[in-house]
Amino acid sequence: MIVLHQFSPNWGLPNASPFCMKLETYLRMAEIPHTLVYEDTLDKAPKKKMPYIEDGDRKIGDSNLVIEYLIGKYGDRTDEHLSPSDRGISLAMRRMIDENLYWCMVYSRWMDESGWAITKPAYFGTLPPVLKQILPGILRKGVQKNLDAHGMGRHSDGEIYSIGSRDLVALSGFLSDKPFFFGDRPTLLDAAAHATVRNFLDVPIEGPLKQKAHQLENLVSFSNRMTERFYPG
Ligand SMILES: N[C@@H](CCC(=O)N[C@@H](CS)C(=O)NCC(=O)O)C(=O)O
Repeated sequence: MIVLHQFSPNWGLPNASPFCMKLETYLRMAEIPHTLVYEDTLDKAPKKKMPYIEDGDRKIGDSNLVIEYLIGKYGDRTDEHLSPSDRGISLAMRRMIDENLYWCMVYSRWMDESGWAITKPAYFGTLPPVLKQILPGILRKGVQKNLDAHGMGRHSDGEIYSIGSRDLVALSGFLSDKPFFFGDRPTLLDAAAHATVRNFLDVPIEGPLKQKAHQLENLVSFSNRMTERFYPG
């Protein structure tokens, strides 16, 4: 049985980490039996990032490498029918979500002062008093360093939100009026897009990216469709 390790849920979402939520959605979509373990430290994670899985005595980190491993073990249960051209589009869109739009989300939660006022108590509110005083500031500095190293952190507030908005518009444009990104059957891109879009729609940070996601009605309907199908009740 696959064991999925991820952060504890927050804000009523299956997971406030889009990578964790993508992997959980994929496991549900591919109907791979699994159990969930919630843990809020990274000590045991093989790449010191969440999520990771355990399969017997194997531990595998990184949502995309885990999915590749699962495809190797169980077969491609979601994307096998896609043409090479659609696979290319799927990968490019997933890279956009994971490697670009994600960092706009990180900025909105950790660096934007109005976002931080909501993120800090949500992520650290239950820590013991001394840790609660010290840890958030230390971690926030680390996130700033990561944002700068990526390059996103070098941009102004307005530039970051405009970059993220364009990614959301691109997703909405490609989805168009289809129920799922490649038609009637949900695929891995749907898992990735849903995890990120839901993480803008439902998080109580009233910033430009949440506003933009809510304006893109086809994305909202798509994400509601994904919730109904993969997280009923
Ligand atoms: N490429 C990785 C990214 C995972 C990732 O960045 N996870 C974040 C949570 S959303 C994390 O663990 N951050 C903790 C840290 O960087 O210290 C994946 O696809 O799993």
